[in-house]
Amino acid sequence: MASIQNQIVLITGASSGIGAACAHFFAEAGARLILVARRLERLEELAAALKTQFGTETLLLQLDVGDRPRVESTLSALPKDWAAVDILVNNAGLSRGLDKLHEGQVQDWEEMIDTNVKGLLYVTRAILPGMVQRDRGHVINIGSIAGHQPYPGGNVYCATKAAVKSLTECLKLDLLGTAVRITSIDPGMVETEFSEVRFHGDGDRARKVYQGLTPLTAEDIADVVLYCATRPAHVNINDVILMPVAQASTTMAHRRP
Ligand code: NDP
Ligand code: 8X3
Repeated sequence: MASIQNQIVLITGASSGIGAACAHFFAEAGARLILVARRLERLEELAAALKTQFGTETLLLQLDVGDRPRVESTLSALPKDWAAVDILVNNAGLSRGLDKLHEGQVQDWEEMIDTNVKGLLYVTRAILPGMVQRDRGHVINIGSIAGHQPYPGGNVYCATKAAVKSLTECLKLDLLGTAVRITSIDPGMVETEFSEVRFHGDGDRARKVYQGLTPLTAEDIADVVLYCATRPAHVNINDVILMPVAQASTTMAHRRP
């Protein structure tokens, strides 16, 4: 296992779920963390916990990844000792609604596209040139099985994750000849705030998504992210698809009665 002690890891969407779990795993492994999200208080709580538990150094950025001018101005002005990012975890993302496309809310579509696709692109465009210049680095995109298999009502969310899949594959081509690595991690059902956000805060509807089965946890995903990041420098894990044992596809899950 390659060490990531003192490496700089930038994680988007670190205020909750998979991003927050990645922050814990990388902190425990000795990394320095740049944590990005819109909810600064959440990041502050997380940073304080990581400082106490592991002595982790953090830089907190309150940022909407879909806000291109702010992403560009913030990430181009990182303090000197934080600028050489070693690992970028493009995790910020969300789903909104589960409506048929012809009944969907345009506002929901825009939020998903702005965050999951444009946000990922803006952050990558700001961070990746430094990696290429230094000839070291690793971009880890959090995709989804939704990018591999469409499901009813998934329409725009599935399309955004299919875009992430395609961007990861294209980046593998673009980065050929450099030492920079690119990975996509594509989970099935993970119990986080994801479904609450999808259903606009309807907790009962969100809980039903995970009823009668054991979903993946945010920690299960962070474990795989850290595994991919700590392979020897010549090893690139292109894509990892993982789902709960009780899930067979986006539309098939086995639920206890
Ligand atoms: P959560 O809702 O728990 O976390 C989402 C994170 O993304 C939050 O930290 C949120 O922070 C951040 N975020 C959302 N929009 C923005 C934005 N515009 N700018 C910056 N940060 C933003 O969900 P998950 O942890 O489950 O989701 C993480 C990723 O995993 C997403 O890309 C999701 O699509 C993907 N995924 C999730 C699966 C699941 O079943 N849960 C399965 C497969 C993939 P804040 O609101 O503070 O900005
Ligand atoms: C999240 C998994 O199947 O709800 O990306 O779209 S799914």
